[in-house]
Amino acid sequence: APWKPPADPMPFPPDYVWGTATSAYQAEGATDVDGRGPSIWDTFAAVKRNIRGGANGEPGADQYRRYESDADLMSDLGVGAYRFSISWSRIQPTGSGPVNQAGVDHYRALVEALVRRGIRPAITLFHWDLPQALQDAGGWRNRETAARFAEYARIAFDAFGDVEADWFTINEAKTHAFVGHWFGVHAPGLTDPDAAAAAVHHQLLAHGLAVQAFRASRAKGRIGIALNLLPAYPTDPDATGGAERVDASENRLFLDPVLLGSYPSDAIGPYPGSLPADATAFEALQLPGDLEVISEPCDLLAIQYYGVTGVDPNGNTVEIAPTSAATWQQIRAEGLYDVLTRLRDDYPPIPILITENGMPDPLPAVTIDDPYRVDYLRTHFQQAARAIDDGVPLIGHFVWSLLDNFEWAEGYAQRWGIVAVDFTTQERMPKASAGFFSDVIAANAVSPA
Ligand code: GBH
Repeated sequence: APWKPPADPMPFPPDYVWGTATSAYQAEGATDVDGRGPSIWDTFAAVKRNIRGGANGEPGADQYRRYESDADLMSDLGVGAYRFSISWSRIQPTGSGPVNQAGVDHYRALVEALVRRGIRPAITLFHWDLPQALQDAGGWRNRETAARFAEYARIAFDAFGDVEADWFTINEAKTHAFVGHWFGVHAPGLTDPDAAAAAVHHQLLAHGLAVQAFRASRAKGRIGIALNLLPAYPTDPDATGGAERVDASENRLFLDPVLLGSYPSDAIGPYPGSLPADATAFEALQLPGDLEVISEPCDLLAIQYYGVTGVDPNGNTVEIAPTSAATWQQIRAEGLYDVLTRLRDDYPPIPILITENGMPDPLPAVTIDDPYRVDYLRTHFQQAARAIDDGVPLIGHFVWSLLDNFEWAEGYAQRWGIVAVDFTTQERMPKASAGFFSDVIAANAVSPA
């Protein structure tokens, strides 16, 4: 029977973190200012057919110039933390070498604007916008990119480490590897499963090296990796192999190396539901010591949850829950509870932060009236509270997204914000869900309806 919320509001722990999230290429605009170098998303979006409507990051939500008023907006909502990402090519325009001070100054100003308002910075180092010069040298197929990333991370820890913050090394290594290197739908637009497998290992290596650099620095705060997890439910309880393969490639391929120090044996190879890359070649990428680096202990695990999938016995994903305007998103709030309790049961204990969770408006829509999003957030907050009651060390919850923004290959057609953006005037307008979120934060509790 489906779970029912109790009649009384479900409280959250007193120090629970409520946040909103964006990422650099999606929200900043200002792609050609202050010495920023090109990233793979500039290159990818320059090919009009890659993005719905031929859109790109310009002018976008223009947060590069509007961060001060966006911080006010968050302050009005009562948000306690803001998760943004640093654009690597603003800090190092070619991905290595000297620091571009104007880029550092920008993020310093953003961080100060947050801190002044009591908003904790939650900083992602890499949200898919690799400097183009590094892509030209092979990108994440090339092991060297992990070393370059560790250098860039060191620069960021030195520049902002005096501030109490949460740090995330890599955003959704899976999406960047699979959608960018295997499906060809995101930058760099490759369609090569072996490149995807290399991008998995080298991003995870980059993560581990950055955690080591964090420990060696004097940076304050906590560090972890942001993994998007997808519960995979078998459609036939007597034939679960397909769902296990999908679980291996979607979840365990990332959780196991980071939290257990080993790769699962069933995520890569010619099995239905697996990443169809050469497993022997994948193993050859793993040099002695790599898994120790990758499993360098973190302070927290960041997870991003959007929905679920069904899997048939052949490893094909099938629809088992209602989808949103993002057809990949099958909405089922209980899946969040399942993910959280699974982490509790299958992995060593570690504080968990939900760093993304949300849904888009239906198409075609520019609206501030979003009852479906209120419902989505309420039911997911309820499942989070339920998981906490059941012993999951969940410490906070970020909504994706603060703002309507550049939704990658979907351009500006899919609006994920709790605050609407007019993409002609860049004017902000809070949606009903922003008011709802604000009430939840104020009460630090979620009601049944
Ligand atoms: C997150 O990814 C991202 O971190 C964020 O930047 C993004 O804006 C947000 O979610 C909303 O999408 O190519 O058709 O197979 C969410 C997880 C997993 C969603 C991969 C798209 C593949 C789509 N993503 N998925 S498809």
